[in-house]
Amino acid sequence: MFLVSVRAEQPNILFISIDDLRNYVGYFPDEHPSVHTPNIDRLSAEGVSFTSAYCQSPMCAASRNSLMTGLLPSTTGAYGFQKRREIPAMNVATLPEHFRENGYTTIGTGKLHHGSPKEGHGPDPEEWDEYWPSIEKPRLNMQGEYAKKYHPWANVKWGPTVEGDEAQADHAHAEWAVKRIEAGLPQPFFLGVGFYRPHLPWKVPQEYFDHYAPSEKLPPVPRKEDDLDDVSPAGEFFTRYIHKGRYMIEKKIEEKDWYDEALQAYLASVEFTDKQVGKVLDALEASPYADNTIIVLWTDHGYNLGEKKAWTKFTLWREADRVPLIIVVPGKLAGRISDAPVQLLDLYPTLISLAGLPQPEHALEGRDISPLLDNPDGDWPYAALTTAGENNHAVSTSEWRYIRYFNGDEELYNVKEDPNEWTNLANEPDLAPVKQELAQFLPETNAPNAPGTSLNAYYDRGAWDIAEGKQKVLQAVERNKKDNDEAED
Ligand SMILES: [Ca+2]
Repeated sequence: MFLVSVRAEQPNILFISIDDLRNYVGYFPDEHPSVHTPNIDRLSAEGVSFTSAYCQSPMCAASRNSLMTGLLPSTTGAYGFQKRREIPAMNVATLPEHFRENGYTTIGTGKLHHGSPKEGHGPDPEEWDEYWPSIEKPRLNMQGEYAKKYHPWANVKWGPTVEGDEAQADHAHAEWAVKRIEAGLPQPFFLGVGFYRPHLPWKVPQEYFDHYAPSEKLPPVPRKEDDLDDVSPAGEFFTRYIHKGRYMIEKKIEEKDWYDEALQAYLASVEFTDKQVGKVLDALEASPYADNTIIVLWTDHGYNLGEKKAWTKFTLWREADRVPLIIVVPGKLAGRISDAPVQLLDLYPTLISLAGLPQPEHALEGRDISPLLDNPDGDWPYAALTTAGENNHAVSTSEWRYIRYFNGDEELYNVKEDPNEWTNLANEPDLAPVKQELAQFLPETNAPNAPGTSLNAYYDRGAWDIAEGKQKVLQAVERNKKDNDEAED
């Protein structure tokens, strides 16, 4: 008997990125009951969807830099808005670059990296054969005119638009991807399509707002008024006092009683994004590549919608750290859910494993999760690590979340029994072994915050004087209250 070795045709990759999308997607057991994501749901029905997938950083630039390089923020020191090419540790072959170096044609559009080359961020010519509109301008900035605007603080704005989908950048990026697929792609390809919503401003056409009008059909986000009482001082500092804007947003939404309106706008933005995703899925399905294309859908981090007074990402709580993640491999399992704790960091090693590519020159820090695509309930004795600034970490499994801040402050939540993380168990003596077990997944290295971050408030320090910081923010809030009132329009 002859054994003929035939190299299987290399699969194409469709890499779909979404911004600031939390667990409000149909496949999550604890989604918002009103949210409508039929397209992401149909993708979920074709592959394996993860309910305990976590980002490496709850902020855009750091999360995407980690995913694209396969390196932890605590290894590179890129906790904030650092520019990838200015950090020596991150000067490695990125995920699309590695595919390109191994014979793939790489094509991208929209927000895959944070920012643009002009700002020192964004895609690189080494990574992409083709980018639309261009490497220099990776993302369009169109979003239509407000029909009505809510404006709690600075760039925190939302409201329906006068125009329909056609006025939105995400629509244009989806349409371009559809046309590009229809025009024919050189195989094997790596096609990246990045969507900006539901990132602020939550500004999408009125029709999506109409689906979530405040009523008894729109149950509120579960919030506990005294939820911060058992949170560590560092945790409260992170949510309320690290920047004056945080506190101002909380107070403005409270003062205006805009809780339902904010939720409506977020859910409208989620459904709008789902519709754009659907256009790209339809095009792929109708193409000759449908049976030989791996689809990955991920989001850079989640979002707090007022839980623990937080209207932001940037926190180490579950809503900001946990992300939708779906992987579809033709011919493999479909419609399966895995609660294994996986990470965006794992995508680089997983995708090169699925495509049969060699390892890059640098050592990847994630894990190949492809065994979970064959056995979603299989043993997975790991935890996911999320880092927010230097030496602030959350370690997550499907049952527990352990948070440890730079000053040693701790939180421990049993998310199976307490999915909203309302009861901090860090001081329960019986649970010391749980903390110990989870602490094993904390990184050995905590690289100092790398230079070059442009935002002076969020993660640009290794440590804070919590009492002094809180005082400063409260004083700044008083000083700025007048300005902000005037800025409201
Ligand atoms: Ca609490």
